[in-house]
Amino acid sequence: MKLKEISREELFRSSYGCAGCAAVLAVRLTLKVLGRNCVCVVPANCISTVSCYYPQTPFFVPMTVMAFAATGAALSGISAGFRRRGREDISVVGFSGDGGTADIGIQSLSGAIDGGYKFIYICYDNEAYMNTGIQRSGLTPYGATTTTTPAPCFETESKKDMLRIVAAHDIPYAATACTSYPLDFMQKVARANRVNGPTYIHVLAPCPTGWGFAPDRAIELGRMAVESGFWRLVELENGKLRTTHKPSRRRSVAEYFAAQTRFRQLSPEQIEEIQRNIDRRQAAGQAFSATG
Ligand SMILES: Cc1ncc(C[n+]2csc(CCOP(=O)(O)OP(=O)(O)O)c2C)c(N)n1
Ligand code: SF4
Repeated sequence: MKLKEISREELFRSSYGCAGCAAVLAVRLTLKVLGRNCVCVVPANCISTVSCYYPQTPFFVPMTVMAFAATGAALSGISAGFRRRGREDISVVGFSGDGGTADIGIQSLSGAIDGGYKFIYICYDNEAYMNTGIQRSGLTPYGATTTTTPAPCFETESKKDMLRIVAAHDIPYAATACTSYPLDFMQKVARANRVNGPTYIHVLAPCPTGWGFAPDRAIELGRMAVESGFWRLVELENGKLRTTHKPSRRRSVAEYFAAQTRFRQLSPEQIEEIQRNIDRRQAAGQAFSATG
């Protein structure tokens, strides 16, 4: 996909998301690729919350709000219905947060991949349960504070490696992405849309409200995540993993952490330890792990 091929049509616009919300951007970019011929599933999360102010909605395509744990099941069911009617040209896409994906919805996602129906599951990862007040999720990174891991405490587990989890299902297509690299992300959505089976895209979506940075810095924060090696842009197609973007400049993870408030209780020694872990993973070629 080239810049000039991107649709000017906005199918998700004027939402009630916070200023600078990258989760909103993830939905907007996805719908630019899929166009009007799609149906969306959104469980309880920020996206459903900012979209459901009756009688208004920012979605200009059909969308259903689903129970928190049931995104995978809903995607399979809708896709099965379209298959039965011979309408496999319609894209079925889910937008689930990190809590809805890695914690409460994980068995539904697993079952859906196993079921083999055609859908795109997008996990927009803002690294906590943001909609209900920034609680820690299974994808909150080591070292971050949340309202359930408040300073001077912090999250002491690493992020679950969702890419490896979905890869273990022999999924035909999976990828990581970041909203700060829109072309890379949109290309992945386009590729997923061509697959006649289940697909999964895990997009890092910086959240000014939950991470503690100014709304005009969301793109910069995502770039820093990738340039510091904290987040990697990879793609897994039929079992083959490839890096889709190698940053031309390298930043330290200390720089990335300093740009937000949620890591500020970490000592320089703790940050150095995290940096060493990132470097070790990269040296070992562990591109699978987009966790830092
Ligand atoms: C079964 C159930 N438990 C709890 C909730 C309350 N709830 C609604 S949204 C939400 C947080 C969602 O977090 P995440 O999936 O990470 O998405 P985000 O809010 O960050 O966009 C929670 C706990 C719910 N709606 N249903
Ligand atoms: S809390 Fe974060 S993810 Fe939720 S709407 Fe606000 S900026 Fe977006």
